[in-house]
Amino acid sequence: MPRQLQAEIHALDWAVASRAFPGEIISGDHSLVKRFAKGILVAVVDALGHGREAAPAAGKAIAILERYAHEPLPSILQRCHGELIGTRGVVMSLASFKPSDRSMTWLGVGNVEGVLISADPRARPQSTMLLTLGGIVGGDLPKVSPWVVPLTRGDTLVFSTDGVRPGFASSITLAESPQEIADRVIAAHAKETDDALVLVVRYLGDQ
Ligand SMILES: [Mn+2]
Repeated sequence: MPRQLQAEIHALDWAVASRAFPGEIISGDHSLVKRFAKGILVAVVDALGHGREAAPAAGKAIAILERYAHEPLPSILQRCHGELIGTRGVVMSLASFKPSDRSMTWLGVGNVEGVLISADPRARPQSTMLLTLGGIVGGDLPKVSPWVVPLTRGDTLVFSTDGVRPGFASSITLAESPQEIADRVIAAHAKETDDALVLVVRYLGDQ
């Protein structure tokens, strides 16, 4: 395997935990981690409503994200918007990791929360929230700009849908693995009134 490709495959450690609306099997919260030639796209999508009725719009969004993962985020967002008009619509947060630049670009529409926890103990602030604008992909799409952030090895991104009660970020320690964080946040903070999903992505740097 070429060294560069290997480095990119090993650049992230990630995990997902989710729980459908109590009593339902199908969730309207979906996630994606998709590698492409120069990076990795990660995404969390929450279709309006929950469960079985919400799942098709979320699935459609994920298929578009997967197909166009290599494109700049604003362009991916526009494609999703165009394809989702006529559906119930979704909210989503996206992050595109570029290991060769040690950076991540992110943007969000609606209330999928994003927090980036710094592995550098001297970093102030220790965590950064993704600024998202209200709106609906496939409905009322706001004008959003992507935001580029430099990464340090160990930096950990957490995306969570609104089925997860906010305010858990301060409880996260980087001694936990992504899977431990995702499982614990769902167990302790999932609401009883919605689907819930947490995606945790740790940047491992180029090795
Ligand atoms: Mn929701």
